[in-house]
Amino acid sequence: SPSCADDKKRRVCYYYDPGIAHIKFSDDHVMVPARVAMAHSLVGVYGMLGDMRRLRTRPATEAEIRRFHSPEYVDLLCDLTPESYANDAALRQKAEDHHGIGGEDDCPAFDRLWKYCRGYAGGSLAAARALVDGASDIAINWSGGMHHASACKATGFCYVNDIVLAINELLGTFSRVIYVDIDAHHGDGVQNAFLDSNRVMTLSFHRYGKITPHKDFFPGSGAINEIGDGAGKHYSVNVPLDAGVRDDVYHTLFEPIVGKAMEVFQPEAIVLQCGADSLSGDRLGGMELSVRGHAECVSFLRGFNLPLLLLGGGGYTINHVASTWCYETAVAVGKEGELPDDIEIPSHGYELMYKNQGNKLHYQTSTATAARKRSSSTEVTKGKVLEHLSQVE
Ligand code: TV1
Ligand code: CA
Ligand code: ZN
Repeated sequence: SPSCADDKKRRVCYYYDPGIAHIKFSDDHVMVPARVAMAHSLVGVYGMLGDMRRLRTRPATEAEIRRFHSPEYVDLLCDLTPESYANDAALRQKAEDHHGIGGEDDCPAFDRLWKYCRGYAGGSLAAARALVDGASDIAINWSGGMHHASACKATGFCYVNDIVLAINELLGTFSRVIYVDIDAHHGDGVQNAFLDSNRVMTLSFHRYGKITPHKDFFPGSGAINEIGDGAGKHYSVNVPLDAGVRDDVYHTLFEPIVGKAMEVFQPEAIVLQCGADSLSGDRLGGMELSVRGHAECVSFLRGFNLPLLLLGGGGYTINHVASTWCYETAVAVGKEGELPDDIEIPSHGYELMYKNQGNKLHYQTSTATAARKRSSSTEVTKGKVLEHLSQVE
């Protein structure tokens, strides 16, 4: 397996801000920032905080956020509070009609929204700088990974695109950056930001297709024939998947495709969006990866020995999310062997949250015992994507 025998230690830095982990989108919103606090607690109770340098950074500045986002959109984010949204009709109309905030439930105008955005974006920027400086080999920000946000619009729970900001920071030093996205949803915001660039290759694995006769799985983009534009032609790579994809099928695609992308593109740094909604039992994702199957993607990319930025993303069954990001932190520091299947999650304050998964980090996936189903479409997808990649010069 690609994760085997890589004992070399890495210098890892880690961002965690309790001030943004306890913010709420709304009382019943599926996006729960507290999952990052849960992951952090697990990282602590498994003794990994001593294995990483803690990034104590400032929030991103307005100027840093303006490097990608449009002037009117940043002005709005600065001004928006639940009160201004409720009381200022013109502001509310601008938010809803032009910038994707309010209106339907995905991106509400919640309390401390701007603080939240500056916090997670500041974490991703500091993480990127730690790689640029050469101070760290791997930098982690589980509160980042908000891959849908565009320059002027919030969408899919994402307001500020910290990934685009971080990649632009990396491009100041590294000539080519590869972006890999294992969230269940298509990484559209990052793909679009670099659609015509040959310095950033974006590669998203995601669920794709109809969920009802009239509705696509969100966001609806990420078809296999989206390959980039202009100078960026062949530098956008999409791997659409069916619901229910498990470890075996996922890794039939992941290693050959990412391996080929690394070979043809020769990047100098790697950004991995580790959205945890591709895990089995996720409230939204509909995919069937195990914790180990998800973390295998982290191990595989770590094995290339390039500066590696690990970001969070989606993940809606929050005990699964925290388990996975804790285990992936262990992969980063090279201690995953110390987190075996059989040990119970130690007492740490959130332990009751893990009852549904038998108090084990490695919970049983729903199809672990189901009959093995062969899919010929997997080979077709693999062949088409490898054919696209062979056209990169
Ligand atoms: C509030 C309360 C918001 C309950 C949103 C599921 C909710 C969803 C909620 C939800 C929900 C979506 C759409 C349709 C766009 C709409 C972080 C045209 C039970 C990276 C974003 C998915 C995924 C957005 C983000 C999607 C990420 N699904 N309950 N909303 N309209 N929105 O389909 O990639 O993981 O579902
Ligand atoms: Ca994805
Ligand atoms: Zn997602």
